[in-house]
Amino acid sequence: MCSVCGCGQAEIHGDQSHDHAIHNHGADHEATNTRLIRLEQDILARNNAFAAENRALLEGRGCLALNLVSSPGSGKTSLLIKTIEAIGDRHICSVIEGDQQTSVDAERIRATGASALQINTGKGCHLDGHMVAHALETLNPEAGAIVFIENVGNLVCPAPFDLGENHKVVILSVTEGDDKPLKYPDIFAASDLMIINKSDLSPYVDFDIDAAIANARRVNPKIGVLALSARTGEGMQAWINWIDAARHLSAVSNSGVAARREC
Ligand SMILES: Nc1nc2c(ncn2[C@@H]2O[C@H](COP(=O)(O)OP(=O)(O)O)[C@@H](O)[C@H]2O)c(=O)[nH]1
Ligand SMILES: [Mg+2]
Repeated sequence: MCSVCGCGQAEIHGDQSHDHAIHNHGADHEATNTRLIRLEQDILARNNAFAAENRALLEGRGCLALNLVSSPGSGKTSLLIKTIEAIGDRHICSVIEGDQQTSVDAERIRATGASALQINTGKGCHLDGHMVAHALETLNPEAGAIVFIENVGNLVCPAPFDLGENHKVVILSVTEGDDKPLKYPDIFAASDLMIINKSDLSPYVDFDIDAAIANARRVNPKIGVLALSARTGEGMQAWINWIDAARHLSAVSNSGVAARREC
């Protein structure tokens, strides 16, 4: 395979048959890139149509939807369990769980008493609007519910996919390194809040919280930041307060939408 672009041609050093000028590499690249961009645009346009329907359904019921994105193992499910316990009213929490395989996380959530639905994406590396539309149909969240969406563990692919959520929340744990907002900027740019989890492990790792915040704000100057530990509960109250404020804001904007619809 060609090490320049992976185009599949045998790479023989000094072989003129693979001279980049001779096999018109520039034009090949341009055509391939154009096809890729069109395919990506089609996929995102289709996704956005489902996302818009999801958003309309959620707004109509006065629900708040949060899309939690992180690397595998940063603590999304643990945080959700502690969040549901802290909120207290299990009936207002509905959880959509995304993983490539198993329903382990949905079972962990159901053990709290909240309703949860597992989506297995197989080879897929993110949830999309269509999958969430089906999940909402089945979960049927009640009026005023908080719908948590735990995306597939991945800091890259979920970034461009709108699911109809009110906010994307990116979670970074202190064991992952404070440079991640610079290395995976898209998800930090798309998120309204960065949660720094596993603060209880801070004394044992060289994670520089100020650097992590500065890096995230280089990518997204408006991103909110909360540091907490899903294990010890330290910092959890600020997260619960953030959810309350987001519910309040979405209720205000939902009533504005309803009023506009009535006009
Ligand atoms: N020390 C510590 N461990 C945590 C914390 N949150 C999650 N974990 C652990 O991190 C691992 C992965 O957590 P999980 O919630 O499954 O992560 P997910 O893959 O993002 O859903 C588990 O062993 C959790 O017990 C935390 O705040 N502190
Ligand atoms: Mg999980």
